[in-house]
Amino acid sequence: MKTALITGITGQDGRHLAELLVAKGYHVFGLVNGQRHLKTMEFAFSSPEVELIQGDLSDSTSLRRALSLSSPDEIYNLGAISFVGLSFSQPELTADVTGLGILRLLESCRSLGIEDKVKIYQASSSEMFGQVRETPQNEKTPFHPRSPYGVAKTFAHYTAVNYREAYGMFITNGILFNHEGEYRGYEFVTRKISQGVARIRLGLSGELRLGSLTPRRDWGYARDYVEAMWMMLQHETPNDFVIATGKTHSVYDFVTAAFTAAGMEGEHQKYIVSDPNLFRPSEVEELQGDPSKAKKVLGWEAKTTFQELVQIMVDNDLRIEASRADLKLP
Ligand code: GDR
Repeated sequence: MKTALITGITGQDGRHLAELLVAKGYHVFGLVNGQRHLKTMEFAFSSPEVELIQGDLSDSTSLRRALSLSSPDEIYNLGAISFVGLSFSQPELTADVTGLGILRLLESCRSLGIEDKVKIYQASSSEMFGQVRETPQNEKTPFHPRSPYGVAKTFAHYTAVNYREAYGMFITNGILFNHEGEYRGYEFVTRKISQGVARIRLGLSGELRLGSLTPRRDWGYARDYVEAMWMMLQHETPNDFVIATGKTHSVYDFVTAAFTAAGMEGEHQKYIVSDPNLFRPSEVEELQGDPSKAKKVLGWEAKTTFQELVQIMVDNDLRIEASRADLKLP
């Protein structure tokens, strides 16, 4: 039986990946910080087969302890301050966890002498492309991050490349474009929209207040993307891979599709408010990935279309919001 250690296990990707690895017969360990944290308690309740270990990416001692306790064959470093908006108000925390976290993890592997036996996945991000130099973006496109988050992810990405080259470690960077789904946090725009539209459909809300409606993203389904993470670590050599759908849509497109998915086609104009207070100090206007290397080398491609993703998210939020308010589904 293979053993995996996942940092950030209570986040969206951690939850999907833990489900995938448990289904594949892995013994899964997850790093969590704070026993009484609501997300940790929910996770422990819903995934009793996963072993949780106390620790934090900002605390090397706890990382060494987690590695000793789990003896992993595979490590998936998904832990991060992952909300780009927050990174502008907490840039040092973001640099510490999102940037330095992987450095601490890699040094912990080296100090325990397990660097030759473990395979490591680093969650890199399309936010590293920021002010894009070319479209679509591939593994060779230069980076130009536009947020403290993007800068921290770029540091982490090159740290992973450096340790691969300097010490011959098996470390693969998955440069994932935006990926969404039922477990997405409510602070991210797609979930804010799917929940907001569901509440409007149920008569629980009268407006959908967002920031800029023009940014375009390459949105895929998180469940498809964790499959790619696993496939990357099964490949014989470590590498860097862009994981994306290859298609791009605006925030406005997501809103209109969500109203359609809720059975309110064309009604979005009545409810949508673009609030300048929610604009970011520096914005990433358009991202579009080129996933052809992942398809060629790993045989991976996105299965879920944009419309299917929006429908999954809106249906999920209609169910959740209806049950919270004790209403019947429309
Ligand atoms: P992003 O995701 O920054 O791309 O990073 P997010 O969903 O937060 O923003 C997408 C775009 O929507 C615009 N936007 C709003 N965003 C939020 N959150 N709330 C709003 O009300 C709103 N209105 C407009 C944003 O300005 C932005 O342009 C995500 C995260 O998951 C990262 O961790 C990950 O690395 C990248 O995707 C790939």
